[in-house]
Amino acid sequence: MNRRRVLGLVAPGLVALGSLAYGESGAEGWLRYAPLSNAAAASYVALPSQIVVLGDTPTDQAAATELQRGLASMLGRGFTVSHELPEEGDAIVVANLATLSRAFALRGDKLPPESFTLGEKAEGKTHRYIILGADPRGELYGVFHLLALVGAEKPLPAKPAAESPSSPIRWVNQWDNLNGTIERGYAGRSIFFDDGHVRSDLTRVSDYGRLLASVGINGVTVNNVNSDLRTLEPEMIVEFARIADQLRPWGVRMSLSVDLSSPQMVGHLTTFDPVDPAVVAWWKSKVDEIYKAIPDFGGFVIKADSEGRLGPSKYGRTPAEAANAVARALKPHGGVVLYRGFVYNNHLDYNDLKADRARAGYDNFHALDGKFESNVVIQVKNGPIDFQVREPASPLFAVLQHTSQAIELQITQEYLGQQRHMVFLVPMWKATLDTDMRADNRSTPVKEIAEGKSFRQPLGGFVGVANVGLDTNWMHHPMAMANLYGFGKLTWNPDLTTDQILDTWTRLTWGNDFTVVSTIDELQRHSWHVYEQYTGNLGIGTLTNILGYHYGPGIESAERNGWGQWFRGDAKGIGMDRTVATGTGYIGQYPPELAKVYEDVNTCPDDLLLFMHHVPYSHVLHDGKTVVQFVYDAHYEGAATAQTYSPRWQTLKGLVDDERYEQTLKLFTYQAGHANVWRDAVTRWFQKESGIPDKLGRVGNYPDRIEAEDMTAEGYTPVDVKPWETASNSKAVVCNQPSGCTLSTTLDKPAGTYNITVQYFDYWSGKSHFALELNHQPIGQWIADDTLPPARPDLHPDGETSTRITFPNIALKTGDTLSLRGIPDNTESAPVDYIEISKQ
Ligand code: GCV
Repeated sequence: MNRRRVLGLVAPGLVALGSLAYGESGAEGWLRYAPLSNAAAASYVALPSQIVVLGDTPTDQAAATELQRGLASMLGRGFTVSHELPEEGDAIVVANLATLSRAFALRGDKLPPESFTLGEKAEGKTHRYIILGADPRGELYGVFHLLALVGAEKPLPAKPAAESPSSPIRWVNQWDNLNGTIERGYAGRSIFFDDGHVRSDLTRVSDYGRLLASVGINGVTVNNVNSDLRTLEPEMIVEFARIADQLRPWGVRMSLSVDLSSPQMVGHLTTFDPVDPAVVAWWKSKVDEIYKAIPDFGGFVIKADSEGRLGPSKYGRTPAEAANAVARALKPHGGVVLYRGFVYNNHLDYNDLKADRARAGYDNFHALDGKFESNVVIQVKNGPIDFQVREPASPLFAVLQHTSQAIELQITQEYLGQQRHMVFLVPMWKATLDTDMRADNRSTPVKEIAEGKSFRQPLGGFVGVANVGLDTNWMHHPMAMANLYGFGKLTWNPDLTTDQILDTWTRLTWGNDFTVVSTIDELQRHSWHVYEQYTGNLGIGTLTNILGYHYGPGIESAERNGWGQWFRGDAKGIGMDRTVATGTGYIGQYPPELAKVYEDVNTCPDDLLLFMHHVPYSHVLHDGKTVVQFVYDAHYEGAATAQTYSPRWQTLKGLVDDERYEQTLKLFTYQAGHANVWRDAVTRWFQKESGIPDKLGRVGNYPDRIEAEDMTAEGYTPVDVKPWETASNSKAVVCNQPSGCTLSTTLDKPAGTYNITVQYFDYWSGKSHFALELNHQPIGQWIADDTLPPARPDLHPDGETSTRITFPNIALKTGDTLSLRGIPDNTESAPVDYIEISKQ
């Protein structure tokens, strides 16, 4: 290699020590770079301590600095960074095809955009470890890849090993509003906006760019798809440019969600008809203005004719006409339009047995296939409804064969426990990605369609609705970060297995200790299935309150309204008949081979049965159980598994840092209680509706419970809870006396040691005080001050605000007096559901 121009030393040697501070607040996510044990660090002793980066773009700099930071921290020795490659002397060389050829007139291997190779090169006594990217972004990805190998204590490739991303679109969407709130965000306020403006301090944005780049994500749409009309105002564009500046070094391009009515509402034209020449000209000049401020701007995401957003239908135009008008303006700059396939009518007629929201994507887009500009990508949600706990793959994937597509996955856990429940989503996403649509009677798995491979489309990829917030640890639940990580890894390579993704995330996030890794992997691995068990079986959808916050149970909220998330449950049967023969015909939207499997109730997989068919509760599943008994058993099994999370987690005390240990324990304890709320609500609803009792006699029969309304009350009054299934016996008690109220009861338990659980309701609007006493001696007191996700505006006792506290190991005997005093606060009336006294 030739000696190249000396650009000077970028950074002095950094001496790393085992004590080097690294965050345990969760802020670093999987980029903690925790020091390895001496034995593990020794296996990387051959890695040279000199890092030479040939380029000097911000991304080259970010790559080199990251490598230095990570290796120094993990290996406990100093690493220097320079731009000079000495003739002799060992070095880690960070380069890309352009810098390599500039420096040495060398042509690197042919590498697709954004790819990299890692490998060793020995020349005489000189030892070099080469990270070669196709471009600066590839180089950065190579650095993160190497750091992840070291962090997970995996061997580094000796021979050049190349890695390429699956597809060009690897974006996250943030549903952040300019006022700083986040639609369906569960981890605090926006990192981008506050009070109608871009935040002055964008440190978290740069940190976010780093996290995203580390898993290969190359784009962020920073504002809500329900876009604020101010988005395209000139002064906002100037503000957005500041965000783009923070993301740029990390190779992450910023994009914006825009409202199609902007030409009229922002540009003051008389119309926003996409084919009107004035509108076409407006988009062109607006886009030119954006690129002046943000030269690497990614493009637009468009939600139109959906949930009240205006769209081309106002002028009798198609989504293709709308998307193309905008896309033509972006094309000369290299920008793209991600037009959402989430176009549907939310005023459907429940009484029309042929009406079906699931049909909408296909019905609205199939005739437009091939009519989109080459820089338009149709962004299709994984399933045809809306991020339910299990849905089949959207039939749209198979029909758009001449149009680029990206699959939209939801990382934020809207219907899936809102980052208060642990739900590892990679297995769910893989279930869709691996679905073979059998388009044209050949293998066309969804992942290959999204990658653009199946139908040879130029663009394509993956979009994840992330909604990270200002919470220090980004997603509130420490375990939820595995979903952001896993999404990124899948966008890079959708063939990675769940275990490969999980295991590396756990090692990087929690350390390499065998017990820690195996315990966390095992907890996360089945968590989607467990959540499905206690919230929505057999493809029925998540039985959450869809008219509220999409969090707790609210079963019939899905029925008899225009939203179309129906499951048509009545005394005789349950499930949507989507067959061609007798139902909505939705199944006919799939390619024939797959349609055949779904159409026949005998071949339809059980886990999608109620999505595709209406059946009696006594219908027998493939495992021999009836539908209704399956529902009972699954809920009891799922909730029982959720009860094991805390004790399993407690085995890690002292093996992980205290801060994240306590955070996680608190959430697991809460999840255990809320899983029971779900279990009881759904099973009681099924028992009442079907009239078929649980064979095991569990449903509606809770011998350890003392209903609050059955206790002796001083001041407390009973209320009916709505929906009825979300409180035990459908009733709670509330206290409307500011000085407080008391419940008491005489116990009839045989002498022994028991757990006492108080099931109560906690709203954000107040901090009620509770005190539990046994024979007038205190057992404990607490304040109902939790901030459950939907509780801010929810001022009712229901399945969203129901929570519990447990006092373990209390010695009791027959005749003891148990009393609970509640003191209300503000509009929170110290509400109580029941007290449960159970054996260990
Ligand atoms: C941003 C669902 C969500 C909405 C979301 C919408 C969408 O309906 O509940 O909050 O709006 O999907 O994806 O556009």
